[in-house]
Amino acid sequence: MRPRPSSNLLRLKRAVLSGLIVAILMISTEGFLINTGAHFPTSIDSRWTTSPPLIDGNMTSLEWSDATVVNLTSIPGNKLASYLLVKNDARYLYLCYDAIGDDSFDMLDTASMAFDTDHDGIETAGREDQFIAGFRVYSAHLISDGSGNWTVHDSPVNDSLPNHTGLAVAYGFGQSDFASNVHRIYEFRIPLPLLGVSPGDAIGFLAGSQYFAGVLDYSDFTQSTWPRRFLGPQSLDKFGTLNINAAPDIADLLVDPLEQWNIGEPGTSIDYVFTVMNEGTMAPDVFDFNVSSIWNVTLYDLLLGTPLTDTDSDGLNDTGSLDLGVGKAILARVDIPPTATGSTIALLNVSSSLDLAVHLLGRLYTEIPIARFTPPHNDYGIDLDSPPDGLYDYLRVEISVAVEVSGAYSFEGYLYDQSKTRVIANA
Ligand SMILES: [Ca+2]
Ligand SMILES: [Ca+2]
Ligand SMILES: [Ca+2]
Ligand SMILES: [Ca+2]
Repeated sequence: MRPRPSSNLLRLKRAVLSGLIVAILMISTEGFLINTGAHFPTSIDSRWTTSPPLIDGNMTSLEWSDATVVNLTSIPGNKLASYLLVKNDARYLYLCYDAIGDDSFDMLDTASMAFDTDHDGIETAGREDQFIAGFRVYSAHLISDGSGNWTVHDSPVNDSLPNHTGLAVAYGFGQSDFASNVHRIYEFRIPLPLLGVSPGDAIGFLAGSQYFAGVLDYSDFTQSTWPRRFLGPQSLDKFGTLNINAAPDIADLLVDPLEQWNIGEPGTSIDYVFTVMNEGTMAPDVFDFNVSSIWNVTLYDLLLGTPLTDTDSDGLNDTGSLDLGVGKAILARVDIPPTATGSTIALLNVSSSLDLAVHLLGRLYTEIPIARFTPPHNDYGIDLDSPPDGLYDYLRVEISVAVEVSGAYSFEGYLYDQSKTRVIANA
């Protein structure tokens, strides 16, 4: 149960009185527009964003460029040139009024909005949220009492209340993406839990509130609203629809590890193991391998021990269909030719069949050692005494080494006792 409104209500009521006076003035100056019709079939799709705006009353370049743009000026009767920008992520709904036509700094410039929670046209006590910014140094969150009255729930908006975490309102005066003149900008960040919605849901929306238009320039009382031009309080059936978009379905993959390195002798094979996982949100996906390597590479299903095949007949061997979030362990066997020298990089381009633009490039670095022992080796004792006393003074060890690159090489040797735990000598 939300706490009852406080003395802010009284202050707001006083404010409302002057607001109503303003409304009356507007009626006389702009003419009365008729509100008819049971509902408005108009809707706004709030775009999914991965770059949340900073709620500071300023619009930095491209801060709102990924938002849905509603040109309020195009609605017949709206007099204040303005845009409504809307976007959301999994936690918040972000809204901005870019009031490009309000270039007068008035303390009573105001923006507001209202939501029909549950999108049901029904006023539920304690629900049906409204938000107001401006009107001197003011911000407020109002709720319905269930019988046509709106009461202040928190003012200034209080993000420490339940479900209010992150609630923020800010307004300022500056330039924007839409106009270089200095003008009013209002920014709102509303937690989705406060509105009772999740991505993919719809909610009733009105650019306006019980007391104010969506955006109002107090200097000449011009204003704009949505879904159409209106004056005064609106019943919930006059609201439009705001669709809270979910994250778009995408194809994605993970290759882990993406790069590996190993050393092997000529004529042998090196096995690399990695996992390919369907990280997308769209659908089961087949991930194809396009292998580029001088040395032969064969791909196996690690668990089955069988070579990968081309399950979707596109000419490339693949993982087979992987469900969302499911991975497959792959073994890549790199054959080092008997005459091989140096090293090679096998490139494995792993691509989604749902979206060919989605791919990762795996790299397997394989090299043969630049110097290696080539048995057999010899060792024997040397007796320096003359005549020989039968006891060796030195142990000579002869080793065979093959090198890939000409140059000086150093060797280090240790002589252990029979238990192989104690070093007797080294060289
Ligand atoms: Ca901002
Ligand atoms: Ca103004
Ligand atoms: Ca409702
Ligand atoms: Ca294939």
